[in-house]
Amino acid sequence: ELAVQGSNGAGQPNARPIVLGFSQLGSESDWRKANTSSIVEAAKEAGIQLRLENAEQSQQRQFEAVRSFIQQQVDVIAIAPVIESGWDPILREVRQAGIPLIILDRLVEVSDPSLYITFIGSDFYEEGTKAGKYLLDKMSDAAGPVGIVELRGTEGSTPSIARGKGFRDALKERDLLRVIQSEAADFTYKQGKEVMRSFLKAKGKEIRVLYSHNDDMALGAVEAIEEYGLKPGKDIIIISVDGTRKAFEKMMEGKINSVVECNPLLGPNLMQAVNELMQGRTLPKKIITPESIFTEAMAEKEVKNRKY
Ligand code: GYE
Repeated sequence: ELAVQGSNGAGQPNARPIVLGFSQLGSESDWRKANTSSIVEAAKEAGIQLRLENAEQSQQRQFEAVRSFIQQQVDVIAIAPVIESGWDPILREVRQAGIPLIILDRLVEVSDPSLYITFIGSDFYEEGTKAGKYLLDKMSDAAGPVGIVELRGTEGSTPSIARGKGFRDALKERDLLRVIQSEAADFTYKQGKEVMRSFLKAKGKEIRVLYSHNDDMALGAVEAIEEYGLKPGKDIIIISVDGTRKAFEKMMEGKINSVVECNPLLGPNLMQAVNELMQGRTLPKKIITPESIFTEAMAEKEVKNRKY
């Protein structure tokens, strides 16, 4: 058997289990719920003791959770940060305490990247690019200008920033495709529906395409479009991100046209990283999840494979 060299004796045979403090940013979407479950299950499986705090979208509450993990002297801290900015001081507190830190899902923007050990998550810019390329292809025959509306996620969060940028960069090729309205709807069903309503009120039939930064907002928007009397997926082409089962079901009905995958099942990767850290191994700075894109044609075949 492999000899395990954990600090504090944690992780060694017959020693106390590794304690992981995880600050989850919230429970705003189906993606998030699947992410939390994946982490809870993977911790159990790995025999890692998990202390989980849900910040309900408040960065301040994330700071408090991290401080409590420091006080409890956990072995490793993991954070899924709600927004990118503002993390420098608290990350320095973690370093001061000598606790290794993993950033999960979204990124932090810090002056000193050595403040965290590794980032585990997706390439959101690539996701935006995939959405844009799908649209270029779908609209290759369009003659007149194509009005696009965009439902952005949480302001200042990595997935929202990068999905917006990747999408726009992909569309640069054709100036016929224009974003005519863009607003943050915080990744929630409720706000997605409300903001789509306001887009329709302002622009009506000018809207030919909806690009939504996640499925929950897209599902809310589908409702708003139907209430307005238009056909989602036909009158308005819909592209979304995540790939939840619910979005696949709408795609099977032809009400969503394409979904870019973003995998929330990061639990096993996180536990593996924690174990390796405790064994004194060096981790890569980024651990990126491979992902796909799905369209209506594949929805029926793929829906049964969805795990979230
Ligand atoms: O796409 C969205 C969730 O950070 C990648 O957050 C995650 C995003 C995900 O609310 O559904």
